[in-house]
Amino acid sequence: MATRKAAAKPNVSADELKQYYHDMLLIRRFEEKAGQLYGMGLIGGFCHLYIGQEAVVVGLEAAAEEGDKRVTSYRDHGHMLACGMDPNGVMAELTGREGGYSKGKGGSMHMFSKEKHFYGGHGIVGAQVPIGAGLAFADKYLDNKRVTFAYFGDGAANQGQVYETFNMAALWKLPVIFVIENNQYAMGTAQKRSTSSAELYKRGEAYGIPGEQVDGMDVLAVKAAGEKAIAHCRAGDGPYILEVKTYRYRGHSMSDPAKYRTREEVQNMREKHDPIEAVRQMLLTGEHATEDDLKAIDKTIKEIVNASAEFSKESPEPALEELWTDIYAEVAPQEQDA
Ligand SMILES: Cc1ncc(C[n+]2csc(CCOP(=O)(O)OP(=O)(O)O)c2C)c(N)n1
Ligand SMILES: [Mg+2]
Repeated sequence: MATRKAAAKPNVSADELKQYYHDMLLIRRFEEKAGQLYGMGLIGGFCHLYIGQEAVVVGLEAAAEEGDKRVTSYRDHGHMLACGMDPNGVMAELTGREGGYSKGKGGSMHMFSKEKHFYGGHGIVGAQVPIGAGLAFADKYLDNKRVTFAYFGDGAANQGQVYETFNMAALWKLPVIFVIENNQYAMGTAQKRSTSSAELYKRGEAYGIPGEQVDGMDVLAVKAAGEKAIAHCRAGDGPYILEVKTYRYRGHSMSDPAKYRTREEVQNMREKHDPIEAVRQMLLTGEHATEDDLKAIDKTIKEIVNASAEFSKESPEPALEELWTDIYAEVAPQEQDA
């Protein structure tokens, strides 16, 4: 049932291709800027960058529709930008400022947007997986044909709660896509050192959940696989697993010296498999864009990212009284709806 064969690649227009280039580059430049601000001491605590994995979220968001939901781990800035959250609000949250999505009180791992159906940002490895199934349960109950993307890593894929969730999601035919972002490492542990069965897309076989392995450095392959998975979920056929093979170029977090892998390994991925460079080449060789067109996109992105850093520096720190707010819900959701 599980398949390694990728879905057929979709035909995309030049404009769509340019959009994917734009969206992936925005994530990369944003993350580079976040890395700089961290180095300057403007971002504190943990900060996990998404550089190298951009095609995963951009490909899946290209397949998603308005109203679909997403939930992920701590490596979450790319997911936020890809679903349309405001770079100013994300950067200001990273720097702990009032203008941030959680008013500066959540930081890198704890941001949410009801408007964009982004449900976090979770620091506990794997905790977002049952939450994703819960979101899908609500959609099934409301019969609204929405789909939830529950993203997690190759390390998280070995957790018990993932399999409890698979069981329930399959039993109740929940419209949830389990997206395993297999970047081949869980902190400093290579997948082959920690995982007995490396083919993660087959992990749902015992529950009858179909799975597929996808090249996560190829945005079009990710989009095609996403469309297939979404069609399956929207048709009411239950959950789907996508194992997306990807790679993170930076350390696990900003404090990781990454001594567990060679410089050559990283260099090889950057030079031969970079997802942004691949789309850049497609645009140029297909004559869909000129060097100047791409330079204009690069310039726009630089402006957006610089503006987000400026916004973050200018936004004040949260007032002391904010320590006492947003701890408990003021009104229970049932009462709110009544
Ligand atoms: C329950 C729990 N155990 C351990 C940790 C510490 N920890 C944080 S990230 C991580 C590795 C997870 O790796 P993976 O799922 O592959 O995601 P990636 O970081 O590669 O995106 C670990 C062990 C944690 N946050 N939560
Ligand atoms: Mg990993």
